[in-house]
Amino acid sequence: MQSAKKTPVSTLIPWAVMLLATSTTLAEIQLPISNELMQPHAFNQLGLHALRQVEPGLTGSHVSFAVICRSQTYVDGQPQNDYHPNVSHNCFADTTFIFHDPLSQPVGISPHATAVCSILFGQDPNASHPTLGRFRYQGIAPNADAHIYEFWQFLINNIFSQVTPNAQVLTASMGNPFEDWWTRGIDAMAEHSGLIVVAGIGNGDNAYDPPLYPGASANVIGVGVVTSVSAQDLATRLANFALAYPQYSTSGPTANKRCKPDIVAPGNCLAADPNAPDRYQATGDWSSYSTPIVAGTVGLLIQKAQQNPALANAIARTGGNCVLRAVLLNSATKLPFWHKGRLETDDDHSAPLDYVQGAGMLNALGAYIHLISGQSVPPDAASTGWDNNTIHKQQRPQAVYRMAVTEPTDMVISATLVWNRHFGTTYPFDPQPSKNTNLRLELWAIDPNNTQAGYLLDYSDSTADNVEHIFCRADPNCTVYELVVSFSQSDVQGQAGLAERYALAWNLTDRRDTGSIFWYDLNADGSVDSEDSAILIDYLSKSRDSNGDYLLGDINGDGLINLRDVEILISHASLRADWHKPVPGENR
Ligand SMILES: [Ca+2]
Ligand SMILES: [Ca+2]
Ligand SMILES: [Ca+2]
Repeated sequence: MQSAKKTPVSTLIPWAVMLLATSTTLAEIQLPISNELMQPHAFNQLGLHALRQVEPGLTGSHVSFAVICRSQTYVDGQPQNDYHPNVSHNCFADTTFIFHDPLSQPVGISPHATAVCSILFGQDPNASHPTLGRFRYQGIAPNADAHIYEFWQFLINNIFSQVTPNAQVLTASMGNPFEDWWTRGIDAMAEHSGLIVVAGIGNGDNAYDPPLYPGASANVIGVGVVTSVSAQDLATRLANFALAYPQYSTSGPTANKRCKPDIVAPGNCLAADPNAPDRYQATGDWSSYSTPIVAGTVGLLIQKAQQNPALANAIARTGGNCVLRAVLLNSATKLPFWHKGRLETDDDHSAPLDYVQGAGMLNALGAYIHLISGQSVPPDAASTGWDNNTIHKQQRPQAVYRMAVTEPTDMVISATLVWNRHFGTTYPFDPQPSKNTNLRLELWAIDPNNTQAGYLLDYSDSTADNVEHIFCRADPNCTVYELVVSFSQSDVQGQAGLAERYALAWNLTDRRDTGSIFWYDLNADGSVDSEDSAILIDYLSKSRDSNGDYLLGDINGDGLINLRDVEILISHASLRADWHKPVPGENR
């Protein structure tokens, strides 16, 4: 495993704002990677290299990012402006940086900002590393514009006064354990300006560390981290990733019971070394570095939508941020143990996402295919699509999307509904419960011979979340389905919001068992053996004597961690990952 997982939190840091850098399967299409060694290698597992092969021009052109960077040093609680990426690094030779610096302040270099910006914007065709050899370095959006803001200045100049940055995506690899005026100010900016905000949720070292705001905020895409496998060899760790684990990636729910994170991605990337223009170093498994990967992917989707007028509603000022969030979540890859809510106690219908991995792991190519499948409006919908629309309690109390499925056997229908929470536009940006709505998502199987007949296959209706998510096996005997967006029963007669803009994304995927070794290789060292059984027995006892807060270990998916799961694990004791190298003294 990587080094310690927790950033020491300086007592000088006001309001306990922390940097997050403290401590496979591609469900759809995985094209062969080019022979040329590319870094960051993590992009391969997320379908980003495959996406670039499908559309080489997707490099972030005409897309702007606002990157919020925190000063590394504080004196008497005052930030010392060492928040710049090191722009003299070779990988930034062609990057367009726009700095929004405080007036007449000298600035310094931040290793954290340097790494975040290299993952987003870096490009270096002739890079090398002492143990990895030569490689081609390419960040996610090397042709994008990079607007760099100092965190505290950004809060004062932009959040307090609600001046939206001149960018389409805001990314922040930092957070605060509690909601505050400025995290609500970010929620308000997302709601009122349509800005897409992506923020890390932190690297908790136990199940009780809360998800950090603004990643935990209602209108923000909160990102957790998928951990590298445990291997001696750096190249192996940079290329292979296991799961999101509660002890490394902060897990939900939030204090007010919302599901977070929204999505997870690997964080361990090769990134620019702030101290040498031609050097690169591994970042480690931090949500600080999975966050720019998700933000960068959002930027590529925006670039694509800008090029095609038929996709304009995916980036519309009203509802566009909900569409892209719905598409990202709906296309995410479910990793082993994905389960809505807590394993034992929660009703799947009221907890839309997994508390460790959210909707799953980012699938960039899947998100792209989902986006270009295009908008469908009721009543007739394609089998993959999205919509940006409104419902109204009196004029349009529900929206019905009917789709035909030619081969329902072994298919899964997934659907994601996203809307924004409402906040005031001035300090302290109080929530506006009188405008909020509680929406509900239903999936019906319909009799094609009698479209008035059918049965409710699944539904998602959380009272706390502004996301609803369905991931449901299709009925092999049914070829027609309806997705129904409506107001939750408890909200129909309520005094709350009369109308709501929402985004819906849906698709149909193969119900393939990915065969991942990480169902059994619980310590992710590439070998299923007695160490893994011991871990599972530990999980078993934790899940028995806690209030059901252990989230991994139910191998057969029956809602319990028990001896049957241990037996299944032991029956897989011969499994070895293809990257596994026996260590001296190990059997086989
Ligand atoms: Ca609901
Ligand atoms: Ca193992
Ligand atoms: Ca079980």
